[in-house]
Amino acid sequence: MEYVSEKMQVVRDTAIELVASYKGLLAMDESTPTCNTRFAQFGIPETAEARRDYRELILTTPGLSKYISGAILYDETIRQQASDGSSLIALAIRSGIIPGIKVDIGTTDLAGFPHEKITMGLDGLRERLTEYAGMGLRFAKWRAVIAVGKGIPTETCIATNMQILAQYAALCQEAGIMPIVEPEVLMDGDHSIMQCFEVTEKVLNTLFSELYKQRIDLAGILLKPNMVLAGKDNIEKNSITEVAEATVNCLLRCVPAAVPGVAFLSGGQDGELATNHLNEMNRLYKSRMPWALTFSFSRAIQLPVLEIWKGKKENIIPAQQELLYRAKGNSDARWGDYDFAVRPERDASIFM
Ligand code: 5MM
Repeated sequence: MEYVSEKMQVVRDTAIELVASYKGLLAMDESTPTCNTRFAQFGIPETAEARRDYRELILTTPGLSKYISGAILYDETIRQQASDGSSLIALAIRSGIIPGIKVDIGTTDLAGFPHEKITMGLDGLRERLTEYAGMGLRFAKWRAVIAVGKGIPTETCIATNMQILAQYAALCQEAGIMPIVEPEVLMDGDHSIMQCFEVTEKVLNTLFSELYKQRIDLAGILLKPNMVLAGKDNIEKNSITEVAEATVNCLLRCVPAAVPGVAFLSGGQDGELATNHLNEMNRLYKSRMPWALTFSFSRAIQLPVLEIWKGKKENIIPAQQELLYRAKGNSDARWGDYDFAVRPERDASIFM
């Protein structure tokens, strides 16, 4: 029989809870510069107070926990207080949403490898994780970015980033925090869907080999990958079914059955399209996949919400209604039941 320590059991339970039926994750871990860029698009003041108000709007949306199991927060957010004086972490917990935290500190150029990046944040991570666990954060996330272009990604870029992801995962499991591993093959460029498939396959195979070498308990992680898509500048148009088939086939080749769940990033896709892709994957393959297939979107859920909110108090309720609508749509897609045609009117009934 397999021996699982009490701490590791907690980590495994968190992973299972996060991919529970009908639920997915909300990535609301934008760093301050990214959040400010998004705010600027809609004329929202780029202040700590506005970022706090926005994140409070999200976490106080009535009924959100029906569709959202966990929220990935940012270091600034976990130290902020809501208007009633409680911490935003407490607000999430009260709403039935498991709070998690982005622990990487962004990317920098990979020395000697033009146009490639490496993710930073391992220094002092053990101590930070101890602090985060003490604050009630139950899971973490680390994103590695892999660009596709002429001559890239290189073996070195993939290997280095995947080794770092595995070291991060080991530190998280040691701390009793469930690691989400996010190797993102970027959509930037004019590469084909086939190139994205090949790169994603190489990245995932390298990742799981590194996780094995680092003695990671695969039952205590979640994978947050990109979907397999042509680059943004490629004129080739792939159908929703082609994307679904390419993505699930790629995952089936690389992701061990011990992993409880795969929660996609949206990567800059239109929100509706990302939902349709997830829906099609579950519609076609749900009986053939060993892991839960769900979402961990940021832009695909949040952009329409920000556009409605615009930083104004009087827009809070319609913005929350949009958030709930986007969350419900993705929850339906989790089972292949999403139907864009039946969008309800925005009224109070969605809050029931
Ligand atoms: C919210 O975006 C996260 C990264 O933010 P920074 O670049 O500001 O650090 C990102 O990790 C996010 O969680 C995932 O990429 C998913 O977001 P999308 O928008 O791709 O669904």
